[in-house]
Amino acid sequence: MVQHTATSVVTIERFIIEQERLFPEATGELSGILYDIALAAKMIANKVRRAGLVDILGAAGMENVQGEAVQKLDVFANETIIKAMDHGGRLCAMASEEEPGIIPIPDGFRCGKYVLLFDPLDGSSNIDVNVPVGTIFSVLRKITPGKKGEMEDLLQPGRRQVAAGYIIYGSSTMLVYTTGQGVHGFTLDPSIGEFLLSHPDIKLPQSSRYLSVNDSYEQHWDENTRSLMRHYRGLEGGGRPLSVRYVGSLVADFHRNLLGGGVFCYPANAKAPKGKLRLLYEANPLAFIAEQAGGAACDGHRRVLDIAPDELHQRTPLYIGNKPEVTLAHDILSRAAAGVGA
Ligand code: AFP
Repeated sequence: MVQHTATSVVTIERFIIEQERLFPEATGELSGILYDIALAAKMIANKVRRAGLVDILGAAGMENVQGEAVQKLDVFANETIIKAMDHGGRLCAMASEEEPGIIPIPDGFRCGKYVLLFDPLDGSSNIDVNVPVGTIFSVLRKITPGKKGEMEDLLQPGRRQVAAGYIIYGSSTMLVYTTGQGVHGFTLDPSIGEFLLSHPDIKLPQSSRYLSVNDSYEQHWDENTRSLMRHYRGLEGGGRPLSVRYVGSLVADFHRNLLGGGVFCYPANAKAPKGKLRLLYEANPLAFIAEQAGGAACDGHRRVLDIAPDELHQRTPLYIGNKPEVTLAHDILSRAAAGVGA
């Protein structure tokens, strides 16, 4: 990694260029994808900042004072990303949490060698109460022959990701990404409209502080999941209890735990046997980041990045964060699979 002094101001563009120079064989296409995502992120951040004014200026589905139709923010985020990414000649297909099927590159635009999967505005039910939301993205290399992207290109295990990241629209807007060379975080300086390197080479702290889980589902958990949560809380196993923090916005919960140390869990339960979170848009990109930051991610039995997806909107249980806590989840929950203690 290129070393920067404490006083050097490094824009995301400069950082990406410097990273790219470390790989003489790089064509710059992946860098182009990251720039375009950063641009879309700035446009979404701009809208999210004004979300609280919607009631004053016009609610979604109504017209604002200028007589323009006001879009729902998640619809805006989805369209902004598609429009920012479809014409650059770097992608051959996309998939979004907001769209039922493959998003083709429109006729007339060149097709590239990558596919993009994204969740345009995760946690969007939190917008009305001014709680952070986020965008999550994942980039994979095309594996099928031919120009156009196919379903097979999108349905690849997460270990094949070439880049992944998220944007958190919080007290400040941050973009965090990895291309497999560590995890780097950039904070948007709104006065100059640039993402500046603020968190180079992020590593999870040695020890965990936080447990993030929605335990209102406890009544629907199996006994092994309950036992795991008792371990995390220091009620079983003799470990130090973790502090519970749950925002209900995956990006916000993950980001806090990445910087502060901890584990985020969305277990399977009797009502949602595969949990709620999506493998391709949420679990895979964050698992890539967690591993690059020295952590881990599993579905209770398997490493998330090894799961071979069957469908675009596939759900998965998720345990992600510091390695010892994720390993504990694996060990306790795999007892269930083996029929022990279930
Ligand atoms: P929304 O986009 O519907 O707000 O869902 C957000 C989310 O997918 C993820 O960001 C949260 O971690 C998770 O759902 C929260 O789900 P619960 O409300 O079931 O805890």
